[in-house]
Amino acid sequence: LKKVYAHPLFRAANAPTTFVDQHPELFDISIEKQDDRKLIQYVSEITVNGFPGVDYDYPKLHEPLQFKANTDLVLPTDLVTAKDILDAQGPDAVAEWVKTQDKVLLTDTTMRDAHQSLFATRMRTKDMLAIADETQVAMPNLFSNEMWGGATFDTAFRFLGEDPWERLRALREKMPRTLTQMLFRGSNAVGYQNYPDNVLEEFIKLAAQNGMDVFRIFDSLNWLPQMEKSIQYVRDNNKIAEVAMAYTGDILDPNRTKYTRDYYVQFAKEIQATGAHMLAIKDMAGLLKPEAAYELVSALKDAVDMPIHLHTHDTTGNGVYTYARAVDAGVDVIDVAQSALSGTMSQPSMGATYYALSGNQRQPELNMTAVEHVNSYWAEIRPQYSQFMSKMVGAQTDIFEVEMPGGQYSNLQQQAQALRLGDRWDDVKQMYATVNQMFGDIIKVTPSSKVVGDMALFMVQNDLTPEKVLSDGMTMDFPQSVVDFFAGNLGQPVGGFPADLQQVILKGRPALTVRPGSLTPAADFDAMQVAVDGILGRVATPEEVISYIIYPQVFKDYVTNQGKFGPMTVLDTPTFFQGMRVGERVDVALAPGQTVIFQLQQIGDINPDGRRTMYFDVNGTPVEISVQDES
Ligand code: 3PY
Ligand code: ZN
Repeated sequence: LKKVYAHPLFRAANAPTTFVDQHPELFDISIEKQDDRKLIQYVSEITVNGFPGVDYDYPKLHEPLQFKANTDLVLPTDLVTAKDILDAQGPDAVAEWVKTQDKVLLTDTTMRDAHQSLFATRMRTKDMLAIADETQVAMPNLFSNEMWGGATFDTAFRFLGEDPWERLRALREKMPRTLTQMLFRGSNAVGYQNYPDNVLEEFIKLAAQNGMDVFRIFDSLNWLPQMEKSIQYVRDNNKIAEVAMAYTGDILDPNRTKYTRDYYVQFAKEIQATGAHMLAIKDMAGLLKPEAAYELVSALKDAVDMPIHLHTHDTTGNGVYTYARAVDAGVDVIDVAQSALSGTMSQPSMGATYYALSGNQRQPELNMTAVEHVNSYWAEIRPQYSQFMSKMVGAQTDIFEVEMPGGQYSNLQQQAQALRLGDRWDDVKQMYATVNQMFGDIIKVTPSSKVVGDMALFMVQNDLTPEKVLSDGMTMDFPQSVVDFFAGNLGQPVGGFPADLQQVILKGRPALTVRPGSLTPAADFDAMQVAVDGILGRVATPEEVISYIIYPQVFKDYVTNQGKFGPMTVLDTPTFFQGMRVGERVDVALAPGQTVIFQLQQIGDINPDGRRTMYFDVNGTPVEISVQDES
C-alpha cells in the first residue's frame, strides 16, 4: 500500500473513484509472491531436468561460505587512483600518469577473462558483488579491474538469466575509485558479427554512461579499419581507448615471416596515429615467449609513445616469466588474475607475479595479506563452477603449435562434446592448426578463432582433409561463419585470403574488400524501440534496445525466461546450477529483509503425461509445482 499512498493523484486527495481500476499495478501486492513461485518453478525445472553442462549426480556444494569479509581495510586518505585522474582530468592525463609510474601496474581480470577462460563465462554477478568492495580496498593501486565485455555480455543473458548492464552498474557502484575495463571486439562490439557504425556508437555511449572507463578494442584480424570508428567513439565519450594488437606466431622464429617484430612495430605506429590512449599486446593464446616479450616491448617502447599494457594467458605455462621479461623491458601494465582463478587458460596469478618480481625495482605495490584474503574468497567460489571447467589441469605446451586462444579452449571443448566429438578432442586441436594454415595463417581471436574452430569441427566430423576440401568443396555446405569470413564480412586478414579456397567456399560469389561497416545500413533505432517495447510490454530502456539489436533471439529468450522464472539472480550459485535435493532447505533473500525459505519435501513419480509434481514447503506453506520431465 506504500505505493498507493505515494501516488501523486492519491496524495492530492482527489483520487477518482476509478483510481483502483486505472492503476491496477499499485495493488499488485502479490509481486513478491509471484517471484517466489517463479523461482520455485525454476528450481524445480533445474532439479528435474538439470542445467546444461551440469551433471545431476555431481555432489551439491552448499552455501554459506566460510569466508568472512575483511571490514578493517580502508582506502589510504592520500590515495590518488587512475580512476580519480580519469574523472578529474580525462584520458590523456591517465596515459601520462601511467607512463610516470616506476612500478609495474596491474589489471585484475578475475571477473572477466579468468572465468571466461576457465569456466566458459558462467560466473554470476552475485559472486562478483560479494567481493567487489573488498577488492577495491585490498588493491587500491590497481590500474583497472576488467569485469565486462568479451563473451560475458551475451552469456549473462543466455545462460545466467542476468542483465549484463545491471552487472556493470552494480560493480561500478561497489568500486567507485577503480577504473573499470572491458573487452570490445571492434566492429563486432560484444558479438560475433559486424555491426553498423551507429550501433557501435550507441553501445559505447551507453557503456560509458553505465560506468565503463577503459575500452580495450581489438580486431580479430588485426585490421585497423575495423577499429577506427570504435576508437573515435570512445574518445568522444572522454574514456580511455586502449587499442590491442593480437599476437600470434613467434617473432623469435626466423621461419615465421608474417607476424614479425617489424610487423607489430608498424602496426603500433598506425594505432598511435588513430588517437589511441594506450596500446595493448593481446597474447590470447599464451604464445608470447619471455624473450619475445622482452624484444617486442623494447621495440615498441622505442617506436611509440603510448603506455603498453600486456595481456597473456598462461595456457602454455610461460606467463609469469613472460611478464618478468616484459617488466624488464619497461612494460607499463600487466594483466593478472586472483590465484584461485589463475593459470592454464586464464591469466597468470597476481600473487605469483608479485613474488616473482621480488628484488626487482618494478615489483608492483601490493598488500599481499589483503590480496590473499580476497583470494581465499575465490578459492571457495571456484568449486561451485567446476562442472564448467575444462579438464586441462596443467600447462599445455602443444598450444605453441595449435595457437588456440585460452578463452576458446573450454568453449570449443564443450562444442565438441555436444557434437559427440569429445573423444576426438586431440584431432580437433590438430585440425585447428591445419585449418589455420589452410586459411593462410590468420590471427585467431574472437570471432576469427570461432571461424577456425567451426571449420575444424566440420572437417573432423566429416573426415575431411585440406586436399579434399579443395577438390570436392564446391558441393559442400560449409559452416555459415566460414562462408561469412571468406566473404569479407569480418574484414581482411593480413596478406589477404587464399584465392583457391575462397573460390571453393564462396562458390564463385564475390567477396567484400572494403570495411563491411561502410556498406551496412544504419540501424533504425525508432523501429527497434517499437519492437522491444512490444516484447517487454512497456517502454524499453536504451540498454534493452541495444541488447536486442546485438542479440535479438538471446534477448527475447531472456525476457521470456524472466517472465517464467523471475529474479533468478537471487538464488545461491549451487542452487542456480544444481536445483535442490529432497529434504534440502534453501533460504532465498528476495529483497533486503525479505527471505523466503524453500524446502523440497518430495519429488513425485513421473505421470503418464511425462510430468512430475514437486512438493515444497515455502515459509511453512505446502506448495506443489508441476514440471515436464525431459529425460
Ligand atoms: C573475447 O573476445 O571474448 C576474448 O576474450 C578474446 O580473447
Ligand atoms: Zn584474454
